[in-house]
Amino acid sequence: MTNFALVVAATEELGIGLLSTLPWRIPRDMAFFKHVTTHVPEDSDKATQQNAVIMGRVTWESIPPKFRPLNDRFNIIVSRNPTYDMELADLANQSTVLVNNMEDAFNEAQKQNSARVFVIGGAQVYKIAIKHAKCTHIILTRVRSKVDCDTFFPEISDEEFRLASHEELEAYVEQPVPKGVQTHKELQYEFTMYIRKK
Ligand code: FOL
Repeated sequence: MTNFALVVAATEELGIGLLSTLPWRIPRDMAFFKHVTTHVPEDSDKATQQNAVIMGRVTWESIPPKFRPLNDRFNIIVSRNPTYDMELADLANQSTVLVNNMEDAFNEAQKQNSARVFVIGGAQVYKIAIKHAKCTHIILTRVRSKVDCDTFFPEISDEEFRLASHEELEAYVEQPVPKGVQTHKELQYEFTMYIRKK
């Protein structure tokens, strides 16, 4: 199986969602998310390869319809309900597939010869994915302000992961990334990354 990364924005308490949607709107973070998940690394076959994004059904439904499926990425939606009724237009779309579980999601990503594979939420999917030895990176936008959340990212174990340097983050995303605490309106946030220890 190929390695994969988790991409997430979370508070200090690891809050990620409220009422089945994102608790904030941070345009620069969304632009960062789009770059990270779309960018095919320099050493891949850019002409033929795309990245894959794996998400749970609730996360899929939280993406505004006009941005669904996430463009220039192969979208893999996980739902245990086999009759989950996605819009026909979405399923007919060549870049979207519905699977039953995470193992099938990873197999599907591999079958598509994806350059990079990203797990983009939500809580149930992150909880399974973070335990996988193949989960080598966590690209975490840390929201430093207090925000009310009802859904949480799993604990990031110090035994399993170390905080990467800013240079390591930039090397991974192959693009300059703003360093240190950023401000959007009343919100403070910071781009960080964790790497699985050997
Ligand atoms: N990771 C980070 N860093 N920030 C997030 O907001 C985030 N969100 C999710 C997963 N990982 C994340 C899940 N939620 C879109 C909407 C919700 C969402 C993920 C993506 C979305 O519409 N993305 C569009 C761009 C939209 C825009 O430009 O406003 C895309 O093309 O990626």
